[in-house]
This record gives sequence, C-alpha cells and structure tokens, in this order.
Amino acid sequence: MSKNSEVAKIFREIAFILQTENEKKSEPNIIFKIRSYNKAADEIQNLSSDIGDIYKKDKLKGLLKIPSIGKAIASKLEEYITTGKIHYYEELKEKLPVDVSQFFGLEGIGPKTIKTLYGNLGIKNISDLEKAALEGKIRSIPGFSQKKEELILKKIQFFRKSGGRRLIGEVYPLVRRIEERLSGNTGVKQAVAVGSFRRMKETIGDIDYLVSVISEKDGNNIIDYFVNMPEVKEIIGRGSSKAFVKLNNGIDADLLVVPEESFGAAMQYFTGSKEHGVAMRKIAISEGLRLNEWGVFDKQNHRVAGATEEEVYRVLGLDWIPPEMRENRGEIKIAKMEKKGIEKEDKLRLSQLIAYDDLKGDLQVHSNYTDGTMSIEEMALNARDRFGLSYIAISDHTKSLRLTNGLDEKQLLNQANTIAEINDKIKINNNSKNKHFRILSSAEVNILKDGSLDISNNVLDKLDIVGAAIHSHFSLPIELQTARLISAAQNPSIDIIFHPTGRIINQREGYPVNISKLIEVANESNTILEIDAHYNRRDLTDEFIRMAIENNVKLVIDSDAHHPLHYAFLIFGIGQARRGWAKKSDILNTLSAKELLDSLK
Ligand code: DGT
Ligand code: CA
Ligand code: CA
Ligand code: ZN
Repeated sequence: MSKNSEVAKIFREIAFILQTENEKKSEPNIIFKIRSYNKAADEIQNLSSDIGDIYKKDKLKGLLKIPSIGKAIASKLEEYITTGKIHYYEELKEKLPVDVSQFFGLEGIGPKTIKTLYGNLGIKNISDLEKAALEGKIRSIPGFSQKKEELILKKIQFFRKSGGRRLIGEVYPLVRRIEERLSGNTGVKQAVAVGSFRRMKETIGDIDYLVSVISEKDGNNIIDYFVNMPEVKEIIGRGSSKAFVKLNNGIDADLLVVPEESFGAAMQYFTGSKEHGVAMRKIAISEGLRLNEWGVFDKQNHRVAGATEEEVYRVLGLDWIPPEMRENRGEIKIAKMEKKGIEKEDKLRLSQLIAYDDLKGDLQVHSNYTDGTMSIEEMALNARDRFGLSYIAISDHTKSLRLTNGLDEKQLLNQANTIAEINDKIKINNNSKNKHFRILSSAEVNILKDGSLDISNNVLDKLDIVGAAIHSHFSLPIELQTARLISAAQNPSIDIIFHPTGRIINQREGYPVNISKLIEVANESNTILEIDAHYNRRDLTDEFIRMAIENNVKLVIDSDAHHPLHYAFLIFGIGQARRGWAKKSDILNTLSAKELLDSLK
C-alpha cells in the first residue's frame, strides 16, 4: 500500500471510531471532526503526489496546501510520515480493537452496531460477525432480533458479491498514468485502458490494458515493464502475451498484448460490455461473418477487418459506437439506423452525443464562505485558466445546514455583491482565452422537511441562478420525499435540483424518490435536473438521465467542487451523461452564460 492509501485508511478508521462515541455524538465538534477526517482521507487518496515526498520538500507547509487539510490533521500526517504511527489513532484503537475497515461498505451495520457487537460478543471482524450470526448469538443482544440477525447475514453475502469494486474516480489518475507510460515504451504502437474503465462505469472491478506492439520481442519487453512497475504489489501470472498483477491499492490489472492488425477487434472485444459483444457477434453471424478478439472473418477465414474499431463496426453495417453506450440497451439499433442514413428526428444521432470538451460552465461550486476550501476568486481563476471554463456559479450552502456554516439571507446578498466586485476585478487582467469569463451568484438552498426552503424567494430572486437540494431527513417515506422535491421544483425561484437522489455510491443508497414523478414536474415547471459529477455521487444515474431526456427535461453537469482540483471531476459527469445518451443540446451548461440565463424559468 502506498503511504497515501495507508493514511487514508487510518483517517477513515478514525472517523468511523469517532462515530461510536455515543454520548458525545450530538456535539457539533465531533461531527465536524468526523467530516474532516473523511474529507482528508478522500483528498489524500486522490493526490497525484506521495505525501512523503510533499513532506520531504516543503514540510508542514506543503501538507497544509493539500485540499481539506487543516492544522490538526496536517500534524497527524507529519507524525505518521516521521514515526510511522499516529498516537491518537492508537488510543482510539485501544478503546475499540476492531478491524473497522472491514466493515466499511457493509450497509446498515454502522459504527454504533459494531461497538455493541464488540461489547457483547467480542466481534472484531466480518468472519466473527458471520459466525455469531450463523450460531444465532446476535438475536439475544438487547436491541437485536432474529430478523436483524438474518438481515446481517444477507448484507454480508451481498457485500462479498459486490466487494472489491472501486469508484472510477479513485483509480482514474492511476489508470491514465500507467496508460501513458505504457504508450511511451519503445516498440509500443498503442496502449489503452479498456473494459469498464473505458465505458466510464461508476465502479471498476479490475483494470484491463491492451497494447499493440511492433515485434514479438517488444511484446516481451512490455510485459516485463508492466509486471515491474512500482505500482505492482504482486504478480499473479504472466505468459508470452498476457500478464495479471495486483496493484498496491488492492485492485487487479490485466495486460494483453496483441498484433497491430487485431488491435481494433481486441479493443472492441475487451471494452465490452459482454452483452454488447454478444449482440455484435450475432450481427456478424447474420451477415455471414465471424467476429472475435482477433478480427472479423469471412467464410473463407479471411480477415475483413480488425486493425481499428471503426472498421470492425463498419463491416458489420454499423457506425462506431461510443464506449459509454455499449451496454446493449438499444445502441446497436441506433448505430445501424445511422449507418443506413435513416433520419428520424426524435432519435439520438450518435454524433450529437455530448463530448468531453463541450461544457462551458459549472453550476455547483463551493467557496470558503461555507464548506469549500478556497476563496471565490481562486475558484474562479482556476476554472478559467486551468480548466478553460467560461463561467461558474458560486452555490454555497444555506443557513439551515449549520454543519457547513450555511449562509443566511444577508450573507447571501453580501456574497452576491462581492461576486460583482470580483467579476470587475478579474476582468481587468484577463489574458485567458475566456474573455467573457463570469462568476454567477447562486446558492445550494437547503430543502426543509416540509419542502419549503430556508431562504426567502425575494432574496433568491436577486441571485443569477439557484439550485436546491436535500441534505436531511433521508428516511422519509417515498411519497413525502417526492413531495419535498416537487415542491422545490415548483418553486418559481428554483432553477435546478442538485443531486436529485442523494445517493453516495458504495456508502449510501439514495433516499426513496419517485423519479418519474419528479421528471414530470421538472418538465412542467421548466426545472433543470443536475448530474452531479463527483465520482462518489454521479447522481443522476445513466438510466434516470435517459428517462429525463426522453421527457424533455433539461440537465446540467456540475462538479460540486469544494477545491479547484475538483473541476477535474466534470469528466465523470460527462461520462455519465454519455452513458445516459445525452446530447449536447440536453445539457444546458454547454450554452454560454447569457444563453443559459435566458433559458431559465
Ligand atoms: P469490471 O472489470 O467488472 O468492472 O467489468 P469489465 O467490463 O471491465 O469486465 P472484465 O474485466 O471482466 O472484462 C473486460 C471485457 O472483456 C468485458 O467488458 C468484455 C470482455 N469479456 C470478458 N469476458 C467475456 C466473456 O466471457 N464473453 C464476452 N463476450 N466478453 C467478455
Ligand atoms: Ca475490467
Ligand atoms: Ca479483466
Ligand atoms: Zn450538495
């Protein structure tokens, strides 16, 4: 494990153990601490440089520059880097000597339950838990029941099945880095990461690399290179054209070397999905051809295509299909229609799919007015100069979200005034390509339990654009939850519903909500639904995106940035939109700021 992953794991454990501190749970300090440790863990996990190196170079000052790292946590980092231990963590572990990280992702079995299980039965890990449940020992603990015991067993089974899948954002920089290095090796023609990664799925089971080489010797060299990378923890297997390894972060990676004339066919095969591949092979058969990872072959066994994916699709009578759409959900029919040139106005044209460079703005951005880590100006200049955006909306939290120091009416209006001043100021020295860069005033208004908002409409109407979101009362029944969202959508001051289902992938299911009803109301009320691009949300899902589009609801893709580096998450939102078949015209932040604002309700 890299130092970054080790520390991230420790921080997550600290946050988890802190949640077991029953009596103090309501104390705002503790809640704040828990959030801080979790956020720090996220950041460190995603850092492209090693924290040891950062410390070597700039000491504590360097650590403090990492997003979401304050003084207290920086000094813990320093302690870990210099001594290999964190005293505070050791103390917490003494009180609860449980392997808590094993329980991460085991939904419904939270910190308190684990503390009780340890206190009563000495359960320290998942096998202990499974054993106790099978022996019927759990039902006798006060507050538990036979039903709960059965539920625990079910959860363990579910967890074992889905276990080990990583969020795409957790591995994205690493996958690209290795891909780039493989491409740069002598003798390598092309190297790409295929599989679920190329399809931009939410979670990745393992990483699949495909490489084409000039000679056999180059093939051997690249396999040598691959298994000896510093990221490799263990070589699981290697052959003359293949290698399987386990990386330091625990994820498996495969490498397959293919000749150039088969590269396209292999890409097609190993990008998947399996279902898409199966459907493609059926088409080949119906055309009197045979498709496999080596190429497309005719009856005489002549290769009629294989070097590029485009020609593989072409000889089967299809247009090239973007990887994100390859789930056998109707995309083959569309590609066929297009190839034959049949125009159908209401149908998607593959060329209209939103592209990775289509976004002009970002409409959910947080600043240090609330729980963001940087000033409005820093967020703006980074968006403009490093990410090429033409506008951002500062959508800080509002007052009822006390945890984030949410803004009240007066503070919101002050912020809007400050934004106007910053706009004037940064216009003066704007040497960037985005001559008309603009910060929009906005808010992420908190939707209260009854569906009303915590900021009055006359204040919201003074802002350029307004989003609303649910941050509490997740367990209301579906009718009430849906009614809350609907009443926010019907509010004339609300332009966007942010992260509409509230799910956090691998951590929390969304609150129950009738999405088709929300989509219907969004359509009637000209309310935009957001695709939150943060890789742990990707909320809406691809399926809901398709549903929204079919019902003429407009969407936006936002990073939910709390630090300038988070603008990089926008690609996960675009990937999600492409998986949901969104056209550029479905996504309103592909418009200029003026066009966008003109289209609001
Ligand atoms: P993952 O790793 O679980 O996130 O998902 P994938 O899609 O990356 O799946 P993986 O790594 O098992 O295999 C990579 C691709 O190889 C997969 O998307 C399609 C292809 N493939 C693997 N096994 C089969 C198979 O049995 N039949 C067919 N048609 N294709 C397969
Ligand atoms: Ca894979
Ligand atoms: Ca694989
Ligand atoms: Zn939010």
